[in-house]
Amino acid sequence: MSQFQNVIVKAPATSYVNGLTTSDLGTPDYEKVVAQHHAYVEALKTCGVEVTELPADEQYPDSVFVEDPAVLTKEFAVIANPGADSRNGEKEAIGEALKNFYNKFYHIEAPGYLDGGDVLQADNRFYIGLSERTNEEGARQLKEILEKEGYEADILQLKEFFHLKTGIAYLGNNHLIVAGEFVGHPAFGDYNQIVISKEDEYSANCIRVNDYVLIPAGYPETKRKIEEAGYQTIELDMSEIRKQDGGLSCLSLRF
Ligand code: CIR
Repeated sequence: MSQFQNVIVKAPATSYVNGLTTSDLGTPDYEKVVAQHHAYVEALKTCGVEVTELPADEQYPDSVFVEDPAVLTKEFAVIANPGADSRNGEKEAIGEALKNFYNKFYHIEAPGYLDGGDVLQADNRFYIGLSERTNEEGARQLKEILEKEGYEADILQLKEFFHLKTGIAYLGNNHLIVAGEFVGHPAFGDYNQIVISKEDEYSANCIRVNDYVLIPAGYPETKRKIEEAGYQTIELDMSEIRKQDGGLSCLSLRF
């Protein structure tokens, strides 16, 4: 897996506590959100990346989840078309910020909708999940862009997960973390799989950043399995992020 040099994050707005969620874990504590986000940024710095932190945007409670409005490759950026109305406008600020890093852009256009959380890259191949946020037309547009640029892309229908990356992560070296509906899924049969149990499902959303895998705190079995596969881990408290349906991958764009 190639090295990441840059990461974009966005400071949590105080309106974060009013963002979208399907969880019944309660209202996030804003002070804790800020502390957890800060720890996340520090962990990324430990991984050796340059972190660009965009200012908070009160107008968009969910805008801390910067993974959703864009899909990045080494060569170009795709500005997504987020499928939730209250989040769609987040793509403007992300598009502006990415102009500092990219000069080749594509856009997912209506009636196509797509959230970056539904897109997983595994080396030269991308997986695109059809979800509540990503429709067939959005997935089709992204597949066409990726194939034109020399990547491979598979589209798959999600059954239960919120986003594709809610239940899957690629660590490099053919190692794939899978949970829930992705365990035994025919699309992923060729990978060395690290299978996450039902109780630990939340920890399937982790991220490999250079020499480390960032994982949510409180999942000793997941930590053990990832370390046995040969990776160093950094644990992060995600309690307040999880309350708004967020995971580790959602909080950054890595490239
Ligand atoms: C939302 O519903 O859009 C946010 N509360 C959570 C987004 C999480 N993003 C992700 O999984 N990529």
